[in-house]
Amino acid sequence: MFQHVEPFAGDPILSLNEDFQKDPRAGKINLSIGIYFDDAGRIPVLDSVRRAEAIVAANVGPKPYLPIEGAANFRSAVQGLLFGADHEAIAAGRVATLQTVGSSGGLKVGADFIARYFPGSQVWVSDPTWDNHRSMFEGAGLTVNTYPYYDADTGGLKFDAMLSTLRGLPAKSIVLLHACCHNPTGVDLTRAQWDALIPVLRERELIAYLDLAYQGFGDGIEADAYAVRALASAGVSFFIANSFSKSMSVYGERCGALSVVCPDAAQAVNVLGQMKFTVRRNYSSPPIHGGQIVATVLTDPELRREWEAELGAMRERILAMRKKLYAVLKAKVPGRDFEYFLTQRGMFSYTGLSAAQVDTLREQHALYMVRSGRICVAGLNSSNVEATAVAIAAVL
Ligand code: KET
Repeated sequence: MFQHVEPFAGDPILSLNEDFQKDPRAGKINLSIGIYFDDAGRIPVLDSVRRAEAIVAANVGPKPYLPIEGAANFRSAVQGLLFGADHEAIAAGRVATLQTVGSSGGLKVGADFIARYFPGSQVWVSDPTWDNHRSMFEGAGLTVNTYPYYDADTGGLKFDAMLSTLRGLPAKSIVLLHACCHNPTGVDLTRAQWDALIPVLRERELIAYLDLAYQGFGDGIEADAYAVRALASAGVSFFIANSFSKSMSVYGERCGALSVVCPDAAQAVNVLGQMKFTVRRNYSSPPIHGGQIVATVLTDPELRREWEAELGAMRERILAMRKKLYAVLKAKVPGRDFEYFLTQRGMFSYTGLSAAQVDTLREQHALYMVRSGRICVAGLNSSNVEATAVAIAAVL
């Protein structure tokens, strides 16, 4: 019956992380998956999250199905976090927000919606992007293309080439953009570049689809929402999927949301309605527990302050690791420019290492990174950063 089912080749990120868990070597280092580890190499349980979970547990009640679109307190807290509580788009009721199963769930619900309502549109993602973007949109039946993004020569952004490609796209093309902390390169648009991009999106009638999985890991919670707020203020319609996996360290709770900013409230009602239809046909409604933890952290003023401080500390630790890796590599490999470790933002850096060098690092040094040469800087700590630099220097 199933002879025609071919073996699964594995996922470039998740399978690598599984291989790491199985590796028996002492001193192995995991810079593969986009997870924040603390300086002891553990996934932290944030105090704000622990306390919120205690509040949720103390108030445990019946567990009916949530509405298809998720819990009302979660959805409005997400809107406040993304747009700022007083944003005109929220006041006007023109943002349709759903609680989703991780931001991955949100990305896919939005992709299904696009396939249905914009069947002639193709999707454009940055070159490179998170591998799963392509899979998700192709999985929804859409054609996925790339626009120029990363400049391997400078370790920066090919902004002019990016803009000129986008200028040439047909109206209603979908443009996937990382709102901050680009995965895998760590190279972001500056505010001035967002300000130059937004009129192009508007004039060419392109549909931006933002992915905000690392809010707070770049320059701060508010600063990292710059693109979201600037787009909403510019009056363009767009999609945004956001995640709490990393910012609250609640990966397995699968907490995320999808918001669609619409021209007016009447369109937002219909968009939300059709999104609900999409959800109903897929998983019916989201789970209760994780969303209530997130909503409690976001809405309880004391927990909110605590969370912001904890997120700030995660961001600072990543920056310290960037500086340390830079310093050790600079000393070990003189004459080579590692400046990019300092300028790239968020969890990831793109090392420029080849797939063959990455394989050598894994096989001979038990150092795991994605074969594109991406490292998760948040996997570095004071005990492994030196060994990481030594291993990288050995294959250069
Ligand atoms: N968007 C981006 C850009 C992203 O890096 C991830 C996860 C997600 C969405 C998914 O997040 P969630 O809300 O948990 O569904 N990235 C890391 C893990 C993974 O591949 O799933 C990673 O790149 O390693």
